[in-house]
Amino acid sequence: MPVKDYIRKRFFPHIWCPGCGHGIVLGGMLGAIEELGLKKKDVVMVSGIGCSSRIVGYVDFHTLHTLHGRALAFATGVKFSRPELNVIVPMGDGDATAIGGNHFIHACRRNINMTAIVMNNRIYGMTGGQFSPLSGPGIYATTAPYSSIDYDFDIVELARGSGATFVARTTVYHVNEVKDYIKKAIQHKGFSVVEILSQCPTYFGRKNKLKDVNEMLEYFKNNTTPVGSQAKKDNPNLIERGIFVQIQKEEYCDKYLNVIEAASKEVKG
Ligand SMILES: Cc1ncc(C[n+]2csc(CCOP(=O)(O)OP(=O)(O)O)c2C)c(N)n1
Ligand code: SF4
Repeated sequence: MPVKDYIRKRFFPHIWCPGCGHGIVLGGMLGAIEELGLKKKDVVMVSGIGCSSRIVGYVDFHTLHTLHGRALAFATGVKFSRPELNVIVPMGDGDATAIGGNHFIHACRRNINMTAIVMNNRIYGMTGGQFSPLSGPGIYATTAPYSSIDYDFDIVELARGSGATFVARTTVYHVNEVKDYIKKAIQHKGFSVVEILSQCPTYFGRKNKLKDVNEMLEYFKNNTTPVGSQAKKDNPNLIERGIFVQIQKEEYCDKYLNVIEAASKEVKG
């Protein structure tokens, strides 16, 4: 099915600011779904609240636009009741790691078969530019006018340490990787996490003296490198892109079937 048929045209024009990176993630996501040949009825997209979470309004799958930070909890319920569906959860960095941080680590720990996409623009876009757990020290935000003193999470390490069985990272500059990693994440049986560095020119850019969108994309180009590259050894400040974790571990819905079987036997006697 061509990508355009996955779009819910009646909800356009979209709410995103000119130059926002979130649209590139939407494009990559739909490209991945198209290449996998998934039918609309076989995909469920669940989000919380945020500019990133608004993505579910624009796609013609089964969609749930739920509460800020709670997307993974709703998605777990959907997957549990209909394990045959492909469940995809796009989240902002605030949504996934601040209010939703607890849901995030426990979803990783359970290894339930769904795909979490963390659209990391290092700021709360929708609510006016507050700093997030991924902003990092030295970043200016409406709630950090003298710059943030908080250390940031590393999503890859957080997901790996919490038990996710597929973890990848890229940026919206690397559009082919966006599509490719989302595709591999959907194909993976288990909890998959794809972190995508995205730009918010309106708040992050303006507050941090990044003049325009091109400059923000140049940052992604010049400050990232493939995982394990010589460039990283030469310059430890570079951010690595690639697939960091890809392992097989028994999946949660499958394990739960064993519990149902054991309980049914006991009831039948
Ligand atoms: C329970 C609750 N708390 C707070 C909010 C307000 N709120 C909405 S979106 C948001 C943060 C959005 O930032 P992020 O998740 O990083 O996504 P972005 O907008 O940057 O894409 C907040 C705090 C809310 N809607 N519900
Ligand atoms: S405020 Fe930022 S994240 Fe939200 S739509 Fe605008 S550029 Fe994108």
